[in-house]
Amino acid sequence: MAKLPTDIPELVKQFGPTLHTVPPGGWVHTDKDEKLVKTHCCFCGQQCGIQLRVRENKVVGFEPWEDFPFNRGKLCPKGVKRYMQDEHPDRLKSPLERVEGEGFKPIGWDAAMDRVVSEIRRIQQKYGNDAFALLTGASLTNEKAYLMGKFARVALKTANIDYNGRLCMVSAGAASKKVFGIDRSANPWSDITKAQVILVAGANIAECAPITTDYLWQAREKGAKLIILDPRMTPIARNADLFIPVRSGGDIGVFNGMLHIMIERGWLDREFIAQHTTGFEAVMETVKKYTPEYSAKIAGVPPEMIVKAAELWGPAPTSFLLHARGIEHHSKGVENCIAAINLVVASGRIGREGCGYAMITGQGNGQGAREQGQKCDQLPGSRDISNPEHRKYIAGVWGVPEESIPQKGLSAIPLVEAIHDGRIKGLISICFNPAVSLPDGNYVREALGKLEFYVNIDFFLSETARYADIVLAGSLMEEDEGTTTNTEGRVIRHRQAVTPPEGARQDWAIINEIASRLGYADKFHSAPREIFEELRIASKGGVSDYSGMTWDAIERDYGMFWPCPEPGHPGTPRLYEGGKFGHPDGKAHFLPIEWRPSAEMPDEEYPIILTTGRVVSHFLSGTQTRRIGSLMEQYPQPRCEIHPRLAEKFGIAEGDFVKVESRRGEVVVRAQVVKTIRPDTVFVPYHWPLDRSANNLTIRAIDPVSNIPEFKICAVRVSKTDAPTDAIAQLEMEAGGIR
Ligand SMILES: Nc1nc2c(c(=O)[nH]1)N[C@H]1C(S)=C(S)[C@@H](COP(=O)(O)OP(=O)(O)OC[C@H]3O[C@@H](n4cnc5c(=O)[nH]c(N)nc54)[C@H](O)[C@@H]3O)O[C@H]1N2
Ligand SMILES: Nc1nc2c(c(=O)[nH]1)N[C@H]1C(S)=C(S)[C@@H](COP(=O)(O)OP(=O)(O)OC[C@H]3O[C@@H](n4cnc5c(=O)[nH]c(N)nc54)[C@H](O)[C@@H]3O)O[C@H]1N2
Ligand code: SF4
Ligand SMILES: [Mo]
Repeated sequence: MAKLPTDIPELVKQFGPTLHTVPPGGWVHTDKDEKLVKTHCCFCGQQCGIQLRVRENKVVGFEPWEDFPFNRGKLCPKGVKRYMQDEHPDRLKSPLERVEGEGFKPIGWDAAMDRVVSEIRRIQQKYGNDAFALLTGASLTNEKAYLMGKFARVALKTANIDYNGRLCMVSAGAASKKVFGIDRSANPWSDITKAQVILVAGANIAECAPITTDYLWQAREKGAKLIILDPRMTPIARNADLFIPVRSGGDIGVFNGMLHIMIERGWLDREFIAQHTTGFEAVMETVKKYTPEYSAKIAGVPPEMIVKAAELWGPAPTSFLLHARGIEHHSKGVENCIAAINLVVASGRIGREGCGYAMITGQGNGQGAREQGQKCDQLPGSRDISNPEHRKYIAGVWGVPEESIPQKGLSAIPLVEAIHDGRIKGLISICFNPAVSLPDGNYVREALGKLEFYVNIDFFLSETARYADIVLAGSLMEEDEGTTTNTEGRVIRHRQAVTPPEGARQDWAIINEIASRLGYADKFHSAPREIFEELRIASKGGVSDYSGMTWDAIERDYGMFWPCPEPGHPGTPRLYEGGKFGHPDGKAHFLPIEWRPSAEMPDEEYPIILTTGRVVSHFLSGTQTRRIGSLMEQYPQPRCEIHPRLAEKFGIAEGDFVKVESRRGEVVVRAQVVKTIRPDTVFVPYHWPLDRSANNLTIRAIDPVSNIPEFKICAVRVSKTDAPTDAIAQLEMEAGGIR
């Protein structure tokens, strides 16, 4: 394998920002010697069923899997192209070692592991166990997520492990736990189709949860009304009965305003509130002042829209609330979600057919990977690391003294801050690309540069790997087996389609090997199926109880919903039936929510709101989808969505280059002048690195409860500028012009 540079412009030159290395039609193949493997998409939390076509240990294409009930064969543009990663020439096929002044060099596994283990020992002896940290991911299977949590506490004995779901769903999770006592979508998706009113807040369903679109359309076919809250008129909003173009950070205005009207007009389920909830009096008191006019000012929309929303939602016989990161990625993300959930509980429309609530999960295992103990405050089974009973139980499962399990560690952003100020010196990251996906990118990259030793485990060389001392070649989803838990709470089975290429290893085998060299071979020897067996026991009695599930039953039933507390139990597709909630008192707990400003509001210097998010053809930090030619064709570089009125003010026309600047950094991207965005707001998707990274602009403010970053609002200014001259631009010029 050739020597690789560590210098980014050099890397860009070698690999290119667009890599049209796979023929657009895939491979030519015959039926002979081919097999179909029923499994699931590796990308988002919808976890669509798909059949991979496998020939000679290569994934060569796909077929729809019509029987799988969630998506019935349907797939989005990413799902149909995912197979192109498998034989990608960029695939890492050997561990790499950084040699100062020379770049990355392939080294053998034995030498790589020696170095990793001796550096862990050195750093922990010199600075203490907690000076070595772990950052993990929610694209990992349940088995790998469980393994990472155990590895941190048992082998590294560090408190400092957290995961990229911290950037994703923690606000929704914390809110659900506070109100309902359980962190999971409350209903299977089949309930969406039976609801007569559907409220979607901060979710770009068509691009980010594409299969859910079909459930909304099924409901609409039966006459359901659709309400959408988003500063941008996303594709789904174009067909909504009511589109509320809320100002970023203003949703509490809409939610409290709706509740105010529901109380005034008597659209409450008083009996349900009395029997199954606590705390409604305080909420009533708080929303008193949220008149339509007051609420409208907060939300930045006309008061009539809030009244109309209440009129649709309030008296409906059945309803469903869905939300995603649009209301969660805020320094008041938990409060946003609670204010939304209050509308559901006040209507009493939950725990019944066609009545429910869901947070749309993000990453492939966005649900499951937050239950198995890889969060800084958590043990398996969604247990609490500070709870002595919980610690004792898990210590028993792991066969370690309870005192040896570290206490709560730092969550992702404080963890990176601890790297920046020198408290953390060593890091292993797996399934995480912080250099692109964390807010305030310049600060994050500075922090990564300060690590004394850093190991990155991935199947492609990510932008964060540039800071690594050792890169370990891990496995793609189709090269391993295990389970994930989809957006509904359905635990499903991923089957292995191929073996990893020679020189790469399955993620769990890498972790087991490190643990074993650290002296814990007896505790880390299992492969996914046995890890699942241990996970079942570890989850028993916890909130997310998988103990009654087996891989065979999961396969037979097209997935099982937790809690599933004993073998033979059918699982629990719908939570809270009969008004039984997850708190010890069995009730839902209303909490009063007041609107408060976001961490950085627009001002004279930076007068425009920036919000960030996604486009349909790219996934997260883009390391995977930026390598698939046809997805790059669809959306080659980030653009800045800007309203014609705002564009005109700055003399910006469609396709012009614009500089977007915040107090923390800047990007130069092309303008996309669209009427579908609020005139006080611009939007830049975040799937690109370096000079094109939206996170150069975003703010490092976090929610005090969930610690989620405020990706959805900061203040910027925008101006017309010349074409960029960065490394990516130079390469594009050579290839015929900047796109
Ligand atoms: N194509 C694609 N699909 C994906 C992903 C991907 O990267 N690409 N990632 C997956 C993951 S991990 C996640 S977390 C999900 C994310 O799924 P979504 O949350 O649906 O996607 P985002 O684009 O982050 O944000 C959703 C919407 O929030 C709006 N918004 C911004 N600020 C506010 C606000 O203050 N209030 C309201 N109401 N809306 C606001 C934005 O305009 C945007 O349309 O998608 C998953 N699916
Ligand atoms: N500005 C802005 N920033 C955001 C967001 C936003 O809306 N706006 N959204 C946030 C959200 S919701 C999320 S979820 C994060 C995601 O942010 P990240 O988690 O950093 O993004 P990924 O691209 O998933 O990075 C995962 C890396 O792991 C690798 N990988 C994937 N699967 C596996 C696996 O099974 N094994 C191994 N070894 N490696 C794997 C991929 O190749 C990739 O390099 O970004 C956040 N950042
Ligand atoms: S909707 Fe999500 S899981 Fe389904 S094919 Fe698309 S990316 Fe894959
Ligand atoms: Mo996410």
